[in-house]
Amino acid sequence: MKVKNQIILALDVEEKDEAYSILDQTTEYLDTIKIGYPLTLAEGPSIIQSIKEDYDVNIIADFKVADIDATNEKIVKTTLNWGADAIIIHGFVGEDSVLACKNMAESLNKEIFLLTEMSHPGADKFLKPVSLDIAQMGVELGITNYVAPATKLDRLEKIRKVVGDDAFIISPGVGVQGGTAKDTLQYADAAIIGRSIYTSPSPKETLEKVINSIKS
Ligand code: BMQ
Repeated sequence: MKVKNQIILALDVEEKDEAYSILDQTTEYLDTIKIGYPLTLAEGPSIIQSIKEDYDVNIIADFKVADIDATNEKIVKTTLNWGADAIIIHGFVGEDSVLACKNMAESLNKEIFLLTEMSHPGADKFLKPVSLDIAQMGVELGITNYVAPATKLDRLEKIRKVVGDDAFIISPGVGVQGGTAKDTLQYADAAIIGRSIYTSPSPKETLEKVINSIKS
């Protein structure tokens, strides 16, 4: 996956009109967005299809899929058939569950992202102790796309070392959660940014500033 300007917009608004207003102001600079439960549960899964029809963007569905293999497979199939280009899945559920997602996505010519460690403080208790193992499992399963935290650069760096330079890492936690795009992009291929763009009085100007900060 290639991401324009190395920024992915996390579009966690809860109304279609608001989502479209943000997209109208930002898609000049973006070609990849992440949509998760907030917008999809509020508007229904057809929102994925609508955005794909109305904007020239790749959509990563952030459903953090974490079930048994048979159920994971169904969730991945339905989400990707709604038009998402990729889906984020949890790794802690183990090899069979992850592999079911990978196989289904590949059969549809789409992609998965494996979530390794999370950006919020609470993730240190349960996820941090196993996140490098999750990343290693991903490597052994031939997964090439990963999610790792922008708020914990030491962890992001370690995860990069495990998955290797050819892997594609997207990294949430830039902006409101405290990470910066420039620092994050030392180790990640793209930064995921939500609130600091979509709650800004001018999402376009905020995005321009972030893009300039990466170049400076
Ligand atoms: P924000 O920039 O903090 O508003 O948004 C970050 C986005 O990344 C949200 O959609 C979160 O649900 C998501 N996210 C995260 O913040 N940390 C993680 O570890 C994983 C994740 O998906």
